[in-house]
Amino acid sequence: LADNALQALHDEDYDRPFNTQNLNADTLIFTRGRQGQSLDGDWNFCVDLLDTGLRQKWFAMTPEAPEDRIEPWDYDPYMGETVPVPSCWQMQKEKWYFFEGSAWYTRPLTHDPVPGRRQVLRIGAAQYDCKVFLNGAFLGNHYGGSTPFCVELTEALKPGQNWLMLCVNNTRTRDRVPMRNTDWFNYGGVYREVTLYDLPSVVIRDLFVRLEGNAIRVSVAVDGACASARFSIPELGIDTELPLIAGKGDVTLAASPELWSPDNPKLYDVSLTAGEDQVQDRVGFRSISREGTEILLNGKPLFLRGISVHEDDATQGKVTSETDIRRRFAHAKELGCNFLRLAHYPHHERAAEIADEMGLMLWEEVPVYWAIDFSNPATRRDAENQLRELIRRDRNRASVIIWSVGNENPDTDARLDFMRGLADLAKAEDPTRLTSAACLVNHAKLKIEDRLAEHIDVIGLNEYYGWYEENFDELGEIGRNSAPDRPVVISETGADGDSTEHGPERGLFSLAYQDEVYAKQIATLRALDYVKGMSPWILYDFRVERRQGIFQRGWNRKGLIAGDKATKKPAFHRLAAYYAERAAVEH
Ligand code: GCB
Repeated sequence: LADNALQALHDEDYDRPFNTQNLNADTLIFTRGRQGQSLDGDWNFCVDLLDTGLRQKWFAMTPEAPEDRIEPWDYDPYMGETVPVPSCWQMQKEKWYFFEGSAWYTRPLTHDPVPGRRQVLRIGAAQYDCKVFLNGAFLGNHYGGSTPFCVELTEALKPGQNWLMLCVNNTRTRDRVPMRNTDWFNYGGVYREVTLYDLPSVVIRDLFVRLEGNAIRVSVAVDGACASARFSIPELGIDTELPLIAGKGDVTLAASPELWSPDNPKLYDVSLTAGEDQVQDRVGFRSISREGTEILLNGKPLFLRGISVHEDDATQGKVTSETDIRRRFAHAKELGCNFLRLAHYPHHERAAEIADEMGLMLWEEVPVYWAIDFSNPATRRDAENQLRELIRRDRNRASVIIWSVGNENPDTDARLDFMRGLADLAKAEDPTRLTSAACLVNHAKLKIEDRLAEHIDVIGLNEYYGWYEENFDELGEIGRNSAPDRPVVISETGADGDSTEHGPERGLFSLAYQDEVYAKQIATLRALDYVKGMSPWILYDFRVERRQGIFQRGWNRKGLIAGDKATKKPAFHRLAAYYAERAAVEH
């Protein structure tokens, strides 16, 4: 081997230059209402378990004719296999089913430069970190598998043919968010849309529109020299000039919009113009607050008739289509829901847009799941960034009422500090919504008790009496022993029910047992005044590596509907009957 090649293979620091987190929330641009060029479709693809590509700098290879090559490269990013984007590699080939590591995506990009225009690439999501290269230059790395990120290509683009290359890595490590152990499948790849935006020199970075008291407040951020922006909501007769100071503008406008609610999901067209740039959105106005143990929507007490959902599909993996979201929401409506918990990570952004239109309320969450590395500052930065990216992406969505900062995390000092920090961050980014986290019961004291509770608005509670906790009577005792000073939402409860021909007739994993657990849960929880909602676990069965038993066979089977997204289990009807009764009382 030549000296430099040898050195590359032995260099264990090979990835250090790429471990930046520079593609973060601050690089996001507002994209609603923009027309971009879709870069979806076939990309060249190669899995790379040992990171040979980073060591050998595959990204620096030029696409000359293979016969002209003077070095024997082990990979040719310009030829060979292709996969569609978006997709998860597990669903493309059986041999990639459990693949964990880096994979390379390459595609050409033709550029016709126009002076003064800027090109920004946006990747909807890539699991888990994604390094971006253009024509051999490293442009940055994004951490976090479920939030969008942007990278400006302007300086690195050349006229004519360019090559865009992504190195996506889904390895589970201790310092990531989530870390090594989760109860959902570790899909890998670029699994949401990739879009290229051609923009003027002044670019609208952010637009946050919300109801504050009896007024509409608008905050904007603009990149580039621009003294003012123009904001309008034609249906409300609003058309106003917004002065910008150092790219930022803020205005509060007296207005009485018709309020958004599940019964009346009213949305208004809004638009913002700055220089030659313009964005549009459709925004609903409503208030969500809490008072004592009540959750109030537009000042009126509310019970959240919910269900938890994952993004998972038997054939598509984590890729979520509009059809899939609409089917999910239609099933939730059939169940009588007014609320969904989008667990355990940010779902596709179309979900909240469609929920806005359909009048469903949402809990959105970041994957601060189980025992992540709470005392590691890098882990914390990652979690904070994912939360910021989620909030900036969805804070114009009336449907989103709760930001959840995590799920089932043990009550340690480090965790308290970490998650309190996240709850404060959520309030700083968006003071108009409630914060929550899915907490655990104190099983020793049989009591709702978590030091995080005083730092969040709604106590989410995961409890599995009748399933992981055998003695069902303890749930009643917990109810009696607890006197929370704020609303509790049962963020999870449930039981597995195998609806296939392998499913037993009776006992654990039978449909009858699952139904019985729901019956008992409903009977107990309905008596607790401070329980202001529930989102049982879960709408559909979902795929997961860690469940390989005789009834689970690679799937968590706590769905009220099977993994085919069609076969309803008896517990579906049980919960639907309860929600119908609750809805009748409320009306
Ligand atoms: C939980 C977790 C969820 C799991 C579920 C289960 O408490 O929050 O991610 O999938 O239990 O089925 O065990």
